[in-house]
Amino acid sequence: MDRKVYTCFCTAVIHKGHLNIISEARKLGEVTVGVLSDEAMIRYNRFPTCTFEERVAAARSIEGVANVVVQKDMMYDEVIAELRPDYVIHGDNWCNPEAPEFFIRQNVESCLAKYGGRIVDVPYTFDPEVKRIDDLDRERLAMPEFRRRRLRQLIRLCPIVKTIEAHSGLTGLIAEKTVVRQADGRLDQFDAMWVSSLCDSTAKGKPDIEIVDMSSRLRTIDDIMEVTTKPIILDGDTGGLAEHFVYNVRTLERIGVSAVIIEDKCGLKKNSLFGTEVSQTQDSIDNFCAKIAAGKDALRTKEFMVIARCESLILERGMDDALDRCRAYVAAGADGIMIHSRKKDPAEILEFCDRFRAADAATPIVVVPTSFNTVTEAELAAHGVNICIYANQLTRAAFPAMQSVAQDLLKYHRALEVDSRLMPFKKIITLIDG
Ligand code: SPV
Ligand code: MG
Repeated sequence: MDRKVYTCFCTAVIHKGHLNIISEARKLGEVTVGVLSDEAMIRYNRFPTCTFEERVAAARSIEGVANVVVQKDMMYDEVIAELRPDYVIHGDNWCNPEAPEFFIRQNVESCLAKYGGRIVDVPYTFDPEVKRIDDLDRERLAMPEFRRRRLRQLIRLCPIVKTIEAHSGLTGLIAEKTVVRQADGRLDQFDAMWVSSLCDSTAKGKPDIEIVDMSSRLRTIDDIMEVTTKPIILDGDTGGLAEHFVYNVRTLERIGVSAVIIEDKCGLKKNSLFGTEVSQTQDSIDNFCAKIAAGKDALRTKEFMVIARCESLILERGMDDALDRCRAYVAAGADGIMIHSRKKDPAEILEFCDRFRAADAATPIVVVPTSFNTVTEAELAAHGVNICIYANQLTRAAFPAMQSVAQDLLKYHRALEVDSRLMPFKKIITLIDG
């Protein structure tokens, strides 16, 4: 009987490298190709540029492939237990201890060791054409049509969309490229970026009162877009006048932003973290609904999301007011709601989510756990939250670090004393492509 050979693919673009693996695999036995599911690809830091069905069709079309199966996890435990292949074959790029695939190889090795299966490492195909195909596939994700729809895809595919603040090309790169390996070897990364009004204003040395105008916010977004592929959620403050909002929504949709979140305040907007310590005016339900409806009406795709942010808990108007408003905003066409709180205890946010979800199972819920920071992503997801935004931690980390270095340069009149706190520029520029 033929021996069983297994390999896993995560692309619809079949190139020389894949064909080489298949031809080596055929020499060993009957070839089964696993196609990585969308969910697994996202965790693996490879957002799919085509559908799962297209990837399956591409694998099926390769001559010599006997079976195609779905691989639901980047780790091989399940698929190996099911198929018990004699060989798992892969490019030898996963032998490099620095490569993200290295831990996957270790996982495969231990799965195969249970019954005497073997790994076959095929020399990786270094070919300019293969590199070009891989680069093109990745770069497509930065195009507006791919980036814009990616947020809705993530909401569908992820237990919770992990979103981090970005206000520059550099913070965008941190959002794009930070990947950690968890204790079980799985990779984790952020899914999306939040262009915060607070951090965008702070980076420009301005207060968060809508003084940084849309042209300037667009400049920031463009800087981020130039060096990233992940989807962008814009903090749209109050959205301004409805007559202006419709123009802005069109621009954002056209350039590939995925969502704008506007808050139900009017007049001079102040940051929500001030709560009732400053005077802030909540808009009427009717006015705000009209603004949402106007924004939705201006859209040209079904991908862009207008998300309504409710400030009732921040302004201490009560849970019922928050629920009534959010339901009205959804009825007016909002594609999602954001509920905010400045309490340290997450109880009020979780109560809101439970009560909102009891009557509405579908509308995405967004939260910003800055004050209620003990809550975990898993707890939020269990209460029906779809998007968790880490709205300002990068700025708050960078500011004191820069301030203390500046103080010490003045204090010591030289740079030696601060050096141990600094990252060598050589390391910083590894973040930067090109
Ligand atoms: C922002 O990041 O600008 C926000 C969230 O609006 S918060 O600062 O918590 O109001
Ligand atoms: Mg804001």
